Amino acid sequence: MYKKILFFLLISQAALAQSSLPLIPKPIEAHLQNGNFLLDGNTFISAGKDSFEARFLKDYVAGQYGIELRTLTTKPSTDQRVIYFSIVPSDTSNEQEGKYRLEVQKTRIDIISSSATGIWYGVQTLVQLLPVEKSASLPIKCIRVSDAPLFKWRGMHLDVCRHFFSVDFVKKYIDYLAMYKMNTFHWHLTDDQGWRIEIKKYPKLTEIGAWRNGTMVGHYNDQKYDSIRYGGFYTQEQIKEVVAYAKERHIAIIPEIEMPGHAQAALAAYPELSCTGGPFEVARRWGVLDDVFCPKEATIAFLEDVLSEVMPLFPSEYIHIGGDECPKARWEKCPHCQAMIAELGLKDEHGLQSYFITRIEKFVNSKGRKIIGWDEILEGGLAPNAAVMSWRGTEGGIAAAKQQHHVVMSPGSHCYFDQYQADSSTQPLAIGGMITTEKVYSFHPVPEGLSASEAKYIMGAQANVWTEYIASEDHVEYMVFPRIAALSEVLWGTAKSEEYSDFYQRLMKHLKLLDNLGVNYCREILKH
Ligand code: TNX
Repeated sequence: MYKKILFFLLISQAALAQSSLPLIPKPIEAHLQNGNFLLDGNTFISAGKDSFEARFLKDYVAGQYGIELRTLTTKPSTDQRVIYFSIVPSDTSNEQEGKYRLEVQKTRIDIISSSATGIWYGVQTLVQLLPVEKSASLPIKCIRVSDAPLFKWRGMHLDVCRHFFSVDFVKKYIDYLAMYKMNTFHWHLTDDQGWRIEIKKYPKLTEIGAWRNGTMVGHYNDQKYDSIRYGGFYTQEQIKEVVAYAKERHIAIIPEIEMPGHAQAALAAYPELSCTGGPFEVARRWGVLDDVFCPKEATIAFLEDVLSEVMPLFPSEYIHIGGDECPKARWEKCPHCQAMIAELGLKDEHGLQSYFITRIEKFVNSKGRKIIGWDEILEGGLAPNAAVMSWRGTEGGIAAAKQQHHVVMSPGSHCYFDQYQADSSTQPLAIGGMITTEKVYSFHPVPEGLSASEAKYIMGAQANVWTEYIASEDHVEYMVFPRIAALSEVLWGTAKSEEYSDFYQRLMKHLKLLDNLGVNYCREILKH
């Protein structure tokens, strides 16, 4: 009996220790110890030369607390307090990327990993352990953390076409991903309402395609417009700057160039790539539009040229080629498309879409990259090496994994951060639906019904931030926070939906950090 009570006490203390720490995503293992490390102007940092991770920590501590960490150049004396970063060989040949240990003791902090990525995650954990109260001397509780991510694709998407966001904001967005140990930013760069990336060979894509002569006002159902010219784009130099910025923060950027649908901005610039020849305007209305790329040779050559400029800018494993929501109305009436279907012996227009994506895939593969596309690319047959992003539920992802194709889960049921996050009567206008933070937290990227070997094809998940109804940077933050915190824990692999209250307690503390950083999060969460 006595033993039982003692056991119970120990367990509940351990649980208490975890939830009293404001760590998000929750580490796999964290054990509080006695005592504190004192971080102040006499604290040293010892890391490899040119360690970005060390510079980041120094800048963070200086920016938030006005404390200047000192660089350790000689052997420390016994009474010096030092933060050590150590890159050590991994224990196993197939160690998870990003595994790290963080040990805070009274006179030293160690962050140990076999990779700079692991050191980076250790730094992010350490940052969350700093007290939120600003002071020139910061006590950090002694702790031992041993941690590693579960999923390989831990992502967030941002649509910069429906509304455009500055380079500075995109960097801030990347900072937010980094804070939650995410590693993938899906940058949705082209759509009907705007083409946002400079392509040197086709200057009209941004001269014409980046600007529209009006935007929907209110909800789509109201069918109202303004007539204000709206637009913007990123130069290739700016793109390089953002990609480098993300890389330092251990985040890969996956560019999305939409095809064959969502192409009206491109067609406004180059109408000869359509079935009808146009003319077209850069779309002012949201939704799914009938004028799409005609899959003729000239279009394929154009897209190969575009991708030839895009791929060197983004050194990512995957290039996103869209593939979603491509109505077949024009193809059905287009003599050229019909002749292609007959000549190639295809079944129908879906077969033509599949042929088109496969052609693009061959080209992308020939440059050593892989394609990923929205789940419609399953229709008419999946291109041989394509990965699938499952957005219309998880069914597309399940089908793809069963066919041994890689999958990123992003179902509208849990991952659409353009939907309301609380009762719509309390919220700014959004597209519809409702996905609360708790709902996000309950998401399981690996659906039931997959065998263990099929489940391996699920690379992870991401949330999508479509911006039809999100016109300002503040509003993006509002839609993203705090749902991103819940998603990060799902992707790190430590979320258990039955332990939402533990997450909630940590989130309440974590909100103070968001306050310090000036993040415009949705405060509805405080009412629960
Ligand atoms: C569907 S998700 C789209 C987007 C819209 C979004 C609005 C997907 C692949 N396509 O074009 O912005 O719905 O939620």
